[in-house]
Amino acid sequence: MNIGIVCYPTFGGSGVLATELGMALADKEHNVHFITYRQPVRLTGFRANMFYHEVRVPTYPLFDYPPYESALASTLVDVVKNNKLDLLHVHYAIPHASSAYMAKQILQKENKYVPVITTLHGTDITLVGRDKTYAPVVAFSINQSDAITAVSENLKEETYRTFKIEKDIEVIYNFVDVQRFSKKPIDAFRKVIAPDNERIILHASNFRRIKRIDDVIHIFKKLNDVIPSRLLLVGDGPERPMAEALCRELNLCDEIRFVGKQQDMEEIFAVTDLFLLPSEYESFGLSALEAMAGGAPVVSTNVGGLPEIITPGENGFMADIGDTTQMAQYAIDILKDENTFKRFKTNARKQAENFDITRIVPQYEHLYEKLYEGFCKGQHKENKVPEIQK
Ligand code: GMT
Repeated sequence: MNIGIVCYPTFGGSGVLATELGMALADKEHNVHFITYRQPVRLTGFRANMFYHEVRVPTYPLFDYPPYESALASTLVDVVKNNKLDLLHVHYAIPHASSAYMAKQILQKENKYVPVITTLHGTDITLVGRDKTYAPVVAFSINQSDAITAVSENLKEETYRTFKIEKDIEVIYNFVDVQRFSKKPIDAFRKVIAPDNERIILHASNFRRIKRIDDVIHIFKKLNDVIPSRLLLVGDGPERPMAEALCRELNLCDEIRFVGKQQDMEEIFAVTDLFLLPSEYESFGLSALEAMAGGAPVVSTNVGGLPEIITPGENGFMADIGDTTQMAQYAIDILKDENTFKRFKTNARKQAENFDITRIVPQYEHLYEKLYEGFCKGQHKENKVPEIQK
């Protein structure tokens, strides 16, 4: 099929997932067209059947806010027409679902029908999307999508709770390429980070308030008081100055490294002993899944979709938001002896296999086929949206 993918090209989970999906689909002989305002960060490697179209947003002195949504809609019209796209798959509702709706309307006037799939990722519903500035447009454009997917059962429920959605939302979990993430650790790399064989603890995020980076540091301090450890903080964002100040205040500058945004996460996960994710909310927690694929158990909060991937006492533990003492104790419980630690590692990898790329990508393909067939049969003309099979 000829598939158009729209996403944020940044390090955020939705962009990462969309890019990994596009590359996997291209590897399965589909023609994949990424339509984004910058080359997605995870988009690597040449594939003859993979294309990238940049959304240009020209500025003009009149514009305090250049109209990205219109630029994206116009680019979608152009790319669909000139590349005969069979469908558009947009990731993160704002503003991608409304741009896709607009593009679809324009194309329909020219008798070109293009089904739109919207994948909801989390904050597009639970944080930004529910703000009344955006809510009516978000609800409308989600309802106008021909298929809606959510990355966890929790996000599906949150969406129904937040908006009046008149359609079925299908849960298609996020995925990870377990084989790619099961790397052998590079000893020299480990030695640089943890010269005295300390435990390596990792947190990776966009350093936004919702991630509770201060809790990461407090958990680490309590753990490090018992088991000598090093903390790697991957990513960047608005909470970084606060996090740096807290490290200085707690006298932990030698134990904590801020390594910024990183491309080759599989190398980092390979040397990770434990992943911390004490967020206020996670619709899924893709970074936790990637860490598990690398063999790292996870200690997190018991929020959102995290209970759908973490099994307490087997591949990690979960505690209430802000309970840094409990989370530190859980980290100690996992790392305290070699046998327990090995068992958690093995189970973490096993759990990641349940979300392996080979299991999840066919679910998207199946959805595409159903939708495409429905459109070919002209069901859209009767305003009858093809039913999505569970
Ligand atoms: O919160 C982030 O890290 C960014 C955000 C995004 O949209 O890029 O992530 C959301 O989507 C990810 C991929 O589906 C999920 O794994 C994250 O849990 C989700 N973040 C939140 O719900 C806060």
